[in-house]
Amino acid sequence: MKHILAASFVLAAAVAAHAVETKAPAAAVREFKSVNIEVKGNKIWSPSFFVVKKGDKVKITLVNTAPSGVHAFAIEGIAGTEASVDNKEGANTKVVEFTADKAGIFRIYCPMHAGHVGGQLLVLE
Ligand SMILES: [Cu+2]
Repeated sequence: MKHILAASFVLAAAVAAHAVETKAPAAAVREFKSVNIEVKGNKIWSPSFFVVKKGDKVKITLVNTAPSGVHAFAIEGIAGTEASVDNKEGANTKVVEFTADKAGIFRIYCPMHAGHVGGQLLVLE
């Protein structure tokens, strides 16, 4: 009888654990770091291509090491993603956070310089 009770308890625990697993997963937090570098006059946020899933919370830490000065970052069509980042040591970091609430391909660019090499954010359905 003890064995049956123990087995029943284990089974109930397994069912309960399974019930927890089948709940909708909490939104993932995707964290990235992108550094602005300069190669022969080309300013580049590196990496400049990010892949997330719809519903994810996204956090991108931007560090500007380009000697040419302040550069900016923005993701077209997603509010709250624009930041200008100074290149002064100790003050050259900004964090952009947003929720990827729509799927698609979004252009990443520097709003200050049209020639700044751009990138893309891919939000999967
Ligand atoms: Cu720029």
